[in-house]
Amino acid sequence: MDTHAAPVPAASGAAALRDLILRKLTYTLGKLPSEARDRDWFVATAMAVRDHITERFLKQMQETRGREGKHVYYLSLEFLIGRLLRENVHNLGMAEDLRAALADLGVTPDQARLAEPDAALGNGGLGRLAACFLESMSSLSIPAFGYGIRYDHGLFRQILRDGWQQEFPEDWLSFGNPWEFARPEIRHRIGFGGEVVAEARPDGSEKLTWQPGEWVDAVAYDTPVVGWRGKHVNLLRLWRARAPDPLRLDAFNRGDHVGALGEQVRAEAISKVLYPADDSPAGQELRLRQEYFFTSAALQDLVRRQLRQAGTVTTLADRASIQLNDTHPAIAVAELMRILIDEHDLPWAEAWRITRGAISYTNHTLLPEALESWPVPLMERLLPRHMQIIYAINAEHLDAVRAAHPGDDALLASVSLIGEDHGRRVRMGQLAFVGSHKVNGVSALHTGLMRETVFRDLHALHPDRIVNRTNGISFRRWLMQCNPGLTSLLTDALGPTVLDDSMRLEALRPFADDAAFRGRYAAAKRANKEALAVLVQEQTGVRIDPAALFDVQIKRIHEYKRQLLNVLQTVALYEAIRAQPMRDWTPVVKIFSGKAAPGYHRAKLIIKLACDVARTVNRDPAVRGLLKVVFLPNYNVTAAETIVPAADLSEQISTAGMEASGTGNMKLALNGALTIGTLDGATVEMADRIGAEHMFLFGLSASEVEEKRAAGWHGAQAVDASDTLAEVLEAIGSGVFSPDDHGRYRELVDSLRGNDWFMVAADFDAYVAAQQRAAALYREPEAWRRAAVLNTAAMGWFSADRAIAEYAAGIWGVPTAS
Ligand code: HBZ
Repeated sequence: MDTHAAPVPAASGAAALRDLILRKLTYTLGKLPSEARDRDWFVATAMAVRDHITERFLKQMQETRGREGKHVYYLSLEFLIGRLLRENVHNLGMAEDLRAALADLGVTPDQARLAEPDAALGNGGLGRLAACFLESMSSLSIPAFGYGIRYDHGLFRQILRDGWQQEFPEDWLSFGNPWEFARPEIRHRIGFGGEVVAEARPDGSEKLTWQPGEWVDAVAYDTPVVGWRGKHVNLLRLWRARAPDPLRLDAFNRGDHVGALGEQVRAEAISKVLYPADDSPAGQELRLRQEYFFTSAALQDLVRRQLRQAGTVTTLADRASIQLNDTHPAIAVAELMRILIDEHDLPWAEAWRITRGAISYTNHTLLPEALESWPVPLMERLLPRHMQIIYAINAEHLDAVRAAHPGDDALLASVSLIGEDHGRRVRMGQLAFVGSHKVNGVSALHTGLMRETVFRDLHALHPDRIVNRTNGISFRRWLMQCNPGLTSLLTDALGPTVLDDSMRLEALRPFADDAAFRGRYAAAKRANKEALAVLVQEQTGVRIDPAALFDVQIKRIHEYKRQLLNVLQTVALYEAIRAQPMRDWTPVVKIFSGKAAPGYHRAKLIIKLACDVARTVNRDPAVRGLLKVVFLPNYNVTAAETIVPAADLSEQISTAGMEASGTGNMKLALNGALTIGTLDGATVEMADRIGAEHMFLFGLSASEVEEKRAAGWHGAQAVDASDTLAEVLEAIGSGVFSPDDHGRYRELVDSLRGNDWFMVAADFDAYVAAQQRAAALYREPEAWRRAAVLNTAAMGWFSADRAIAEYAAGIWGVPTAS
């Protein structure tokens, strides 16, 4: 047999695709078309599409064998992927063929598409960014692997019972995953615990080796990621934890059936479930086991590839760029050192040169409570050899600091990898910083604050290390796939090249002054709003009018994101409408969606408040439908794909200085929502490009927030100065919206009169005024539409392709082919 033969092509064209889907249904699923359910059609279709991707992938492997260039390895504990059918079909250019093929089989594309589970292997922005970045790396033909964990259960399913969030396990794998290839032969052994032993080398020197007390296997599952126009395919390789010995047969034969499975249960717990906390530390031992598990598997995997391709580890930094998505994989610094020194006998200095040359780190948050650190005793127990290596890195690092700044003990304490504040802890941010050649923030403001706050002293020592890489989003998913109406308008106006080069959107600016174009733009928006109205009715039973202003806040529920500020303004508007029912109010629909971390009580209370306000407002006849409030349950990528194209107003109202970047802000503005927001995260750069006059910016700046906190701000000052705020707080605090429990929001309201850490009271009046500006502009449809078109036109720069090209050029040193 010719082992160099080309892969058997998956036949193309609608008829061939139909036959392929039918074969998958018949021979892989074992079903007759007459018995097939939507889910079966989805699986059969996905498998047929996967054949096409695989064909390209295998061809690409064959073409590049022996001349593989530098690879990027994107290590992330989270990949918030969502559904893949439409993305893959779209990127392969197969949408028309598939429509025809399915029609021949009596199936609509939506029947198959809607049956796909939403892969939620992430919490929020960080995980979704990883998914957008993978797609862009493929689109730019950058050879790359995403490495993460194949969780059995992704982010919990949110149910609102009487307005209270309840969490239920999510089950995305229950009917199998047609996109992935199980790779049982790709398996790495991951150690935990045990001890470090010293042996004498023949030359008399001491060699330290780790003898773990426990082993877990990491088994690879590969999902191909196809880039735009099917140019290039990369792999997302997710690791599943398995016990090396699935069963203790001796115990089983003794009759101890549960004990016989104990090791398996302990090992497999590692990839059982995604931690649901976002922007806060998990703190449990299992979390550290997850982090080390996937990091070690990734590094073993890439070192093995290096050896296969180059025959030596010494050139690793020339052939591999390892990007740490936040500090979750920061143990990579110590693990790579261990592999190079203990397993490949490299001297310390050379191992350190390679490690720092290969690794770089992205920071996604400055919130002090979200900065990871691990107790030294836990690290010594779980990863004793790594703890030694971290001490050695720290000793060298502190020696250099001492040499440059003799006698500055405060500086030493601040930059040390070991913190002494709450017991001795390893600071993962410091470890990642010291072990990286580049450290990046995710917006210009955030990067500046990194230099001034958490990494101030490290930045002074290494002034070239911190760089900015403002986030970006996949225009394929967040414009072309989720908003085909707007997309065809754009290609009509600008030509098809806008699909390949997002900066071509600039050419849309003159169309803002073209009344006929604005009319078509408004019609596309209207159709999207009608689709959302259907979803809202299905999910909540609330009828909303597509002509009203759709005011949308969709993101994780967090105090710093200030959903509470939005709810307070909603109550103010409600009271104003009741006081003057006959004024010419702009009809508004307030749409909230998002999940709270299960242990975050304040966030769950804010959801309950939004639901209490919704119930009261929606059933009050005095409001005459001028205001509706909805909380859409179970926010996920799929829900966002319906909400984003339908939004008029995008709420980006975090306390300035606290949102690292935001990416929802970009998705919404690209789809023509006007932003009501603070000067925070990437919204600042959006304002630079869109023009502040086409947004509703308000509130304290990051430095003003800082000053107010330093001066001992109390929210009572704002309440005393604002009758509206005082009335709103009085109504909420006295139980107007919670007649079943008058005291429910007492403490919440008190916190706003107290130190008002998130500046909700401080920014309230300015926010209400900005909302009034928005409502007024909405009453001038032509002016509103003009601003919306100018928003879309200015967003080209916020493509993930631009962001990835910047990482490629300045951090990874890899070429891009766009
Ligand atoms: O990362 C988010 C930032 O809040 C957001 O501003 C930014 O746009 C986005 C992408 O850069 N951060 C997160 O989403 N963080 C987490 O999800 C997270 C998850 C687990 C943790 C810590 C943070 O332990």
